[in-house]
Amino acid sequence: MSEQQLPLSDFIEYPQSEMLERATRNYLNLKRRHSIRNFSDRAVPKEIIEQCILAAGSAPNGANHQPWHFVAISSPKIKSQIREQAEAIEQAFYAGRGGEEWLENLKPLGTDANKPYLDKAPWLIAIFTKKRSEDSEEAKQNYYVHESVGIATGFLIQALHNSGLATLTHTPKPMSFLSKVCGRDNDNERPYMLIVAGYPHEAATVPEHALKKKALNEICDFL
Ligand code: IYR
Repeated sequence: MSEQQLPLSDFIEYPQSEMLERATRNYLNLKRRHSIRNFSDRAVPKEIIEQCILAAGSAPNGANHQPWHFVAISSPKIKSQIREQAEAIEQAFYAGRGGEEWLENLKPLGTDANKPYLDKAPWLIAIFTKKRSEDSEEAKQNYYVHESVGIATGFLIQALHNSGLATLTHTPKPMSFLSKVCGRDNDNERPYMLIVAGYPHEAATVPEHALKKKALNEICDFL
């Protein structure tokens, strides 16, 4: 099979005088993203979620095999199944399964086993990793699956934020119940993360702890 190269036609070069301002504005915009746990039940049109998932699907990934699958859930029935099963898992987690150190480290967030947002928020997006990608002839091996799906998840969260929605990354442990609920109980796919998306409730809060971000010199060396 011959490979074909096309010109890079959609790169945009900005004047250097604008680049620092663009980078700073982007940082300040992303700094306004907060995980919240108190969502409004206000509806969000499906078309917005579709565009955000397309953005996620544009993420860089191993061999461009796109080792992900998204299940976007607005069905009240499925959301309440997810809430019920996630809460059962979280009850065991908070009752001790998480282990002393982990539970201690979560205290500043003020979380507990109650997850009302799972059936209140208009959208839950379950993200699955895929070991192999089917194409028309055969199932192809995927590469760097976790890295790829992690980047796509970051794109998705950013897309939702830029569309004007609030999110929560939710990872009940274990998360395997999501496979059945989402109809993806097979050998090839594993649940990776659940993203809750919607408008914040007017009384939504952010834990003070979550606002403490490390300084640049703590997270980066320039050599
Ligand atoms: N999954 C649990 C616990 C939890 C774990 C981490 I790491 C967090 O950053 C927040 C919560 C829950 O959702 O409550």
